[in-house]
Amino acid sequence: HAYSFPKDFWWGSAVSATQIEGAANEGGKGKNIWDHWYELEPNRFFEEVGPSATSDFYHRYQDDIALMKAIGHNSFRFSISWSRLIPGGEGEVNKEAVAFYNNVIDELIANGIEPFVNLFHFDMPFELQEKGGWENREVVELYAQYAAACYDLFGDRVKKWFTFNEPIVPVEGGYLYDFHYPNIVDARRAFQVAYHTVLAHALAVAAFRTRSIEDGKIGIILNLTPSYPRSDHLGDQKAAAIADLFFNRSFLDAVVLGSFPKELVALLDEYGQLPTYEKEDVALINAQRIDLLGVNYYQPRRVKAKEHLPNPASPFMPEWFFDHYDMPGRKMNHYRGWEIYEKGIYDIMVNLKDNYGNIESFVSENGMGVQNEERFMENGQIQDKYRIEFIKGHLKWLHQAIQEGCNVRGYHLWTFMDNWSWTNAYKNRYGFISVDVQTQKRTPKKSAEWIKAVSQQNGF
Ligand code: BGP
Repeated sequence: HAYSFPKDFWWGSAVSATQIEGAANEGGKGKNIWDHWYELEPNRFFEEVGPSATSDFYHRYQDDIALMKAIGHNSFRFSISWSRLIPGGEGEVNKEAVAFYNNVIDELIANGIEPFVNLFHFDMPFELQEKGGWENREVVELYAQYAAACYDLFGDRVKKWFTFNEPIVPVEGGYLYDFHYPNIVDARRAFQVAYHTVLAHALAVAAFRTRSIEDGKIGIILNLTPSYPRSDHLGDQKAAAIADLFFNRSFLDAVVLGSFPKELVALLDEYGQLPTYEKEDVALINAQRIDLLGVNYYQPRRVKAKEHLPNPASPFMPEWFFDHYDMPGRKMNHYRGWEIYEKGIYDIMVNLKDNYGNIESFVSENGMGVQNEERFMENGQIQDKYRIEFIKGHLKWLHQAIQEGCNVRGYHLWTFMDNWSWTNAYKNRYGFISVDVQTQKRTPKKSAEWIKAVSQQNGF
């Protein structure tokens, strides 16, 4: 093959609890912020489709796992719902939830699919959000207890653990740009949330290290958005470096290098935006480095120098330091409004090699959401050639990075089957498998057949 991947490369896909399980009011599950927000403001959600039904994985996991096997997966990432495992976020574990996650894990292993388990995918238990969510230090401790409970319950079989998926997204969505509950716009509080999330991560890594999980690895999943300046001019370069500090290095440096970038700390300090922190916590963050990094990559960030100085009386925002920039002629996924830039995945991996100790990594999400995919139906199957091209384009650059010595171990697509999106419900479909939301019927798309061949041949 023109593109062969290393031995034991991880081929698979990713999902999250809220987006696929459904059964939101079954099996003793407590409420999370998404259940609550939907009750409160259903018209915020695309076509008023909420998180209660989604793709019914709770009842159909056996058939779904059989399908994963049928399309060649050797690994699969899902998340545990905190509010299902520990309703209310603290106290006793829910036995029905333990049984459900045990069944999923056992079924995956029986089918030769390695479970990758993520502990938090945007789904704060509602009661804990009422206590302030990540702004509250007590919630940080409760999260560490929840993580420890998960290791003890499932660590005998699960070897790949992730503390968070895209921890910066609840910061952006919930506290800066108004697309997650509690939809507050307040940078100072946003930075407190970000800092406490890093701390929660470090405590969960520390709890992992005190257990001896044979061959176990602990990591985190970050959405890295490489920042490209409009030009070589110093102003544009500086703008890109600052965007990179806020949106990438904030979390990446903390979890891989053990400290926040000095330039970011100095900048927040200068503007009176530093979160409240304890010295011991900084030492803890420094001591707890990850083993494995999941990289979610969808789009780059293109920036240019500010055209107008920000009004100092306006609320502080990262955008005080850069303007967004649309590169002329860029390739777009117009459905989602995201630029498609395949080389970005290579740039990320080379950066990890050069500046982050070549940490073991994999692509934990990459994917293409498309509207009205039935248009591409032929003989009962969606012919999603655009998705195949999209994946190929990224895999070629990933292959190049591996050739150059980047420590990349796998590629997971977002997502296994069409599922519920936080922002657009079932409008943009991402899956290898299409789902009829009315009947819950699953049908593999063309890309499912293609990925099966790719995973079996370990290349294309
Ligand atoms: C990632 C999230 C996923 C998923 C995906 C697609 O950021 O980790 O949960 O939702 O994006 O994005 P969207 O659903 O917004 O189209």
